[in-house]
Amino acid sequence: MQLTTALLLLSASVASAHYTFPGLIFNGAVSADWQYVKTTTNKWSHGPITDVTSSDMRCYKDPAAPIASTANVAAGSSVGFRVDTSISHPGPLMFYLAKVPSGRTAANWDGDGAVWFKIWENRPTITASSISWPSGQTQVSVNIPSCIPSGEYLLRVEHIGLHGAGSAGGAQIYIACGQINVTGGGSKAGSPLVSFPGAYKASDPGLLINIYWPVPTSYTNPGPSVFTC
Ligand SMILES: *[C@@H]1O[C@H](CO)[C@@H](O)[C@H](O)[C@H]1NC(C)=O
Ligand SMILES: [Cu+2]
Repeated sequence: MQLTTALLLLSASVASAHYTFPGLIFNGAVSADWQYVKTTTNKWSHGPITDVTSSDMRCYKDPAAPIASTANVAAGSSVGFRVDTSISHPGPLMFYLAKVPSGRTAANWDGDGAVWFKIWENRPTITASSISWPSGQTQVSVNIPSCIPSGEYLLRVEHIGLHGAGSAGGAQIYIACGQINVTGGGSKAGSPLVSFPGAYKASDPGLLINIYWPVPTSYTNPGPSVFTC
């Protein structure tokens, strides 16, 4: 009975309900779609990345799309994304930052190299009968660390759909990168730094996992530990 319900939910969620993160939220307002977020290749399909070795793992950027603008945000302030239409698959939400190297801008840089540090991740609720994550969000946000140096960054939101993750390549990666210019920052550089692709393997325990049966007793988010000021 329990297994049947899980399978029905699985097939329903595969058939629909992919998502994108087109609108940056800062200073308490939701900006226009793709104004401050690099347009992603899945703008229309809303489909996920399933190959974690793809360079799409940086920002999923559509190279033919118009260049986005960069938003001025205060260190320590809340910055987020509007979700189109909502986070509808089970799995973790994470945020990463990458400081734009000198000579480049958030608008003309794609986040290559060992430059990304994780600033937030959520954790599942695990009971004897299920593992679950917050879902249904139409907006997601994070506080920009107050200690990082001022300057331009890419803010990468990532949600991983784990409903089909029981086989390798079944995890669905949904990402986007906002272009931000942090003001009033501090002097502690983000760490540890990882690259995309590179930070994840298809066999990572947080990406290759059957979340339905047997019910997992623990969960390890993929990627590095979370940076703290
Ligand atoms: C970033 O903020 C600094 C400090 O306010 C400013 O001088 C600079 O022009 C800003 N850069 C962009 C791309 O807006
Ligand atoms: Cu989907």
